Amino acid sequence: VLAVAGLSAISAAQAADLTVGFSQIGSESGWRAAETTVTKSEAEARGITLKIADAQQKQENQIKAIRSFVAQGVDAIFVAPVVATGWDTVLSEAKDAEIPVVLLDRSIETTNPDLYLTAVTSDTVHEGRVAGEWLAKTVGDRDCPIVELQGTVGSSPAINRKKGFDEVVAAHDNLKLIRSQTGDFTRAKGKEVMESFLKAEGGGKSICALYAHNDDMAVGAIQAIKEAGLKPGQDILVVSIDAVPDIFKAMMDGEANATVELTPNMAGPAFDAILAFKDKGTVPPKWIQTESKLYTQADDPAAVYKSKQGLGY
Ligand code: GZL
Repeated sequence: VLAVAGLSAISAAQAADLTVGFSQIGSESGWRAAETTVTKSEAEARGITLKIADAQQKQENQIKAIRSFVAQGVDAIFVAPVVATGWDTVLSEAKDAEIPVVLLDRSIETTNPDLYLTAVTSDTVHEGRVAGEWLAKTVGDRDCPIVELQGTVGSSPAINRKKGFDEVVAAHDNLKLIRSQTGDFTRAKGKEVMESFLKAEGGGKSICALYAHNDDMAVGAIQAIKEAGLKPGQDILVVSIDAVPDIFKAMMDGEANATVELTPNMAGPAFDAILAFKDKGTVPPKWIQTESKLYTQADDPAAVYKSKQGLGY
């Protein structure tokens, strides 16, 4: 029998028969690539058959993939919903087929929460607050004009990370959000939008800090700041979210200051919830929350960088 950690022999055999269809957003960021890698290894460790469909960041492709998984009669469907709305119809089709759905790393707005079994995500409002509070503490009373690179328009992390950060800005008169635009969670777009911010702000000398909803946009923006002749991490403070290896490389070079960690392993808890549901009918909580941890230049970035190798970022 498969010697799978934490599972009884019966459920290991059961797991061996399980097929999960995963509608993945794409590979827009290093974090997303790591999530895909980790999901594959978590499935393998449980003897689960995994089918992954890459949506190239398009909701219509995710909807097509979910319909295909329903037609194939998979045992469960995982979805990382690229945007928060527009899921009720297709998730109702999965429900009618009695195929449980688990949301990974992003949530949805729906009138019917029965359309999914559970959502495995971090608290993305909290992430925005943690980023804001780090900045507030770091600048003290100094006037700090801030520019913001938002994630994908309409995605739950972009909506929530903005919400959490805005709460902190509202509580500190010296913090001023002067420009905010989406960089769609990608390095290229993050660089492009940061270039436009710098140009619009007379070269950027007046900008005190950048808040990016993920590290990939921050890494792109750091390039733009350097090309504008400014020092990222000093002239313009850089705070973002995900804790991917390259942000720690930037911290080692003094070019980034802080990041809020997001684990790429949403699938482990999701697989365990599905197995318990299938094996014993255990209904999981509607939200399985993953941890968020602040890292700064004071947290041995070289060691953290090393610890994140081999995870598929
Ligand atoms: C957040 C996740 C976000 C990451 C980005 O839970 O959905 O999507 O922060 C990724 O890197 O693009």
